[in-house]
Order: sequence, then C-alpha cells, then structure tokens
Amino acid sequence: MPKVARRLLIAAVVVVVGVLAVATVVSAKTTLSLKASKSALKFNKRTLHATHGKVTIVMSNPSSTKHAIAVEGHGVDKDGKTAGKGKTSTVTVTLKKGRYTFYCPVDGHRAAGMKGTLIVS
Ligand SMILES: [Cu+2]
Repeated sequence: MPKVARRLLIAAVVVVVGVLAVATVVSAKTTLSLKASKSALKFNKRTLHATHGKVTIVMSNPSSTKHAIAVEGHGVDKDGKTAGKGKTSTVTVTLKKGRYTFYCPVDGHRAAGMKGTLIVS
C-alpha cells in the first residue's frame, strides 16, 4: 500500500473510532423493564443492571393493586406515576456508577418488600 493511502486509511479509522466513542458517551441510554407481581407486593426482579447515563425503568402492573416505580440513591430520588391494572409506570433518571434502590413508592409497599437493587456500571 502506498504511504499516502496508508495515512488516509489510518486517518479514516481514527475518525470513525472517535465518532463511535462520542456516540457511545452521548447515547448511553438503558431501558429496563420490570413487572409487578399479580398478587404479592413484589417485583419480578430483585436486581437490575444498567450502564451509567440515562436510565429508564418501565414497570408493568398486572395487579389490581396500584403500583409505581421509583429510584433512590446518591442524591437521586424520583418516582414514576402510580399505575393501575394493565398500565405502566415509568421513571427516567441520569445515574452515575454505583448502587441504587428501586422500589414502589405506594404507601407500605417498599417496607413490604417491593424493592430491589439497581447496579449501575
Ligand atoms: Cu406497589
């Protein structure tokens, strides 16, 4: 390969890698799905994993008991709207690396066990 062509190829590779790196940082988005139990004060998962950045949790509620999804930890505390049967509750937060708690903010549900750990790496 001629020297000029090789230099152009290297430049092109550097540009592509740079663009991908920026795109990864900007679009670090994770959407997680979670489901409330049909009959108990529980979610279907005890642990969730996400990449740091924008994290959305969508919780579906098949129960006739109203539930919601919330995230707490490291100065973050945000609740999604309360959802009735067949609806979803969604919360979107921007998170740094660390451990957070996800839970149902409806009175008494968190204490009853409607909670889990969100691990952000
Ligand atoms: Cu609940």
